[in-house]
Amino acid sequence: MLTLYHAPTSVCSQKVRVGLALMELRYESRMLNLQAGDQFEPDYLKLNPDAVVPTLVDGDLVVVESSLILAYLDREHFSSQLMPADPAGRVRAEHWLLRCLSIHAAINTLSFSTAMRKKILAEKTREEIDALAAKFPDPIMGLKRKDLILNGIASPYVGQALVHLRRLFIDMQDELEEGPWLDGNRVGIADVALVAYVDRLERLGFSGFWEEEFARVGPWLDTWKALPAYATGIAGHLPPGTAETMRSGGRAHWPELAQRWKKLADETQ
Ligand SMILES: N[C@@H](CCC(=O)N[C@@H](CS)C(=O)NCC(=O)O)C(=O)O
Repeated sequence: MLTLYHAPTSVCSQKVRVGLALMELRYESRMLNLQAGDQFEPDYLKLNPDAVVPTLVDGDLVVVESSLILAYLDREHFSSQLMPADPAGRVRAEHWLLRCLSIHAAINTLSFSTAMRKKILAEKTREEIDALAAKFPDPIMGLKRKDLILNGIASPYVGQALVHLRRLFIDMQDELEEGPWLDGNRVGIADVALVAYVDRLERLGFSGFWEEEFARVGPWLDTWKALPAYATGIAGHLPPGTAETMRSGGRAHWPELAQRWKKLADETQ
């Protein structure tokens, strides 16, 4: 029996839920409330010492890291149907899975420096923010979270995020030349690994990152939205009001981000 520890709006949880839905795998759901600090409970830390979701348990086996969970599920429970069979396609797909670490960090940066920042500043005192940051097992992750909340898009992490996102869209645009999916005509593991990240940017009101310059990305996301796995993994789990909180919290920062995005594009021509 598969058990998934996850959270409703976490992007890495979304990507695993999309994968589970696409592979039609049943699982027992253990939903964590990240705002309440469930991820820091000692029993959960035994499964995931980084205090993050998702975590998959399959019998006696504990699998962490969302991209590795997807690869594990595909390999062990889906006859590797999502992994390209040819060596070049496989190398490309594995590289995307690895790159999800920096892409996730970029999405986390843009979420917490905009919409999440607004929510946290409205709900928590400075002491509570300090206490939250001190709970992270990885002290640098705690420092990052605090910096994003206190400094918003002035944080240096935002510049780093924009660089990684620009590379993401350059490469997506390139790979989508051959068909609607990254590996051509069939949905593959890289598509599953990336959908929640691009979806989050759209929900924050940042689709201007790709609309003009990387015109194949929007239709790729639309193709996803037509699949039941998208609704099951992402849209169907969003608590009421979340869509509006994300949109209004992100959108206010778009004019400045758009300027910085353009500057980055000019510098990297
Ligand atoms: N590289 C990890 C990142 C996991 C991660 O950072 N998860 C976030 C949610 S998307 C989390 O649990 N954050 C805990 C927190 O915000 O306290 C993965 O892909 O699984």
